[in-house]
Amino acid sequence: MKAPLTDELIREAIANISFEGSLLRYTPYGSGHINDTFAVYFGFEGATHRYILQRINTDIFTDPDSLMENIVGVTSYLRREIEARGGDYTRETLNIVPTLDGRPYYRDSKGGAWRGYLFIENATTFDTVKDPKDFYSAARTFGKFQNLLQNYPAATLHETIAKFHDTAKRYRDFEAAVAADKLGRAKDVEAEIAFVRAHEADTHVLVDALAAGKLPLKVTHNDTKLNNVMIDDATGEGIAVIDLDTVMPGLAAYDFGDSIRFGASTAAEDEKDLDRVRMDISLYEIYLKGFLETAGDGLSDAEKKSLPMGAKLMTLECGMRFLADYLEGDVYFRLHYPEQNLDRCRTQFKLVADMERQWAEMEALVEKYA
Ligand code: ADP
Ligand code: GN1
Ligand code: MG
Repeated sequence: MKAPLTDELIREAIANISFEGSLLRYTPYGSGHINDTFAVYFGFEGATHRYILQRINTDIFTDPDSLMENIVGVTSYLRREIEARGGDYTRETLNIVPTLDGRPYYRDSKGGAWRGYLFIENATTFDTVKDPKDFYSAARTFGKFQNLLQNYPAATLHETIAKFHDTAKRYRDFEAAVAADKLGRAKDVEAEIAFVRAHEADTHVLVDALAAGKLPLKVTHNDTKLNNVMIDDATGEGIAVIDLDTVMPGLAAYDFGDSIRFGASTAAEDEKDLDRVRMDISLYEIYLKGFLETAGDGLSDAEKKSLPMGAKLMTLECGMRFLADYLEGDVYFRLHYPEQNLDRCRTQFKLVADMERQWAEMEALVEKYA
């Protein structure tokens, strides 16, 4: 189990990473559900600059050596690709700030794993789509990311979370959480459990296609939500894909699908008023167009056809994960209030139902752009 976060631990980590300047202050940063993220401010030659400091969630990413080996590999590969195209690698990918002894992360005295990144300035991550153009930019950026990594030596990547998007396994894990019913919560969520069970057959579709050789394994990001891509404040273009903890072999449909799950929703992931939660087909179309523009050349017809199913399954899977976490006592996703996982799972199931309602159109749009 992770040690409680204390100022002492944070300061210990800061002191052991080769940040430049003298420490001014630090503050919790961002709205990720997994790691502990801080903006750390330093004074240097009369100016202030900041870095990102993160304590990796080692309850979830139990092997930080392998995890950071992946990130070193992927970011240095991207750096070369970006430089070859005349780009600015300090803004267009993550850059690790090494520890004082030259390692990619610092092990604190309580076993915690900390890393520093250059702060990508003058760019924003969004938690909801405010301007459809940003969503289009996100699509192009995630698509380009997938394309750039197509020649990355996939066999060298560690699986940081085994079977991360194996939706059929996620379903079995979900059933195990219902059976254990650790906190006696199952009786209050019968409708949600029934919704998942009614979709059991769906959970096999993509993993079966993969096993049958109908869909190829690619290097994918696997966590393509909108707040994992930085949009340039000046140009509105996507500049960098961040949160690289789950870069590993996966399906193109996973990356497309997880973006739709989060970004094409008309409401926040934890919206309580389900009347406000819909899958906005025009946002879906915008994303599909942008994604195919940059990733499309590398995709087979079967992969293109699998994109709507990616959207539905990533949403169903995420809902199952939120509900399982609720049943297990909220041990995985960071909460900001007690029933948040329940609210989150309900929005996901509402989105799945709304995708089913618009299924024919979702497929027709793939035909239109493919
Ligand atoms: P989590 O795994 O918890 O989602 P992330 O790596 O996505 O953690 O970081 C959380 C948030 O911190 C991001 O959504 C983004 O807003 C911000 N962030 C992360 N890395 C950087 C960076 N290098 N520059 C600027 N902001 C960043
Ligand atoms: C987590 O780390 P973050 O907040 O970007 C989760 C994703 C979920 C997402 C739901 C490693 O993403 O799989 O889709 O929450 N990441 C991990 O919002 O489990
Ligand atoms: Mg994130």
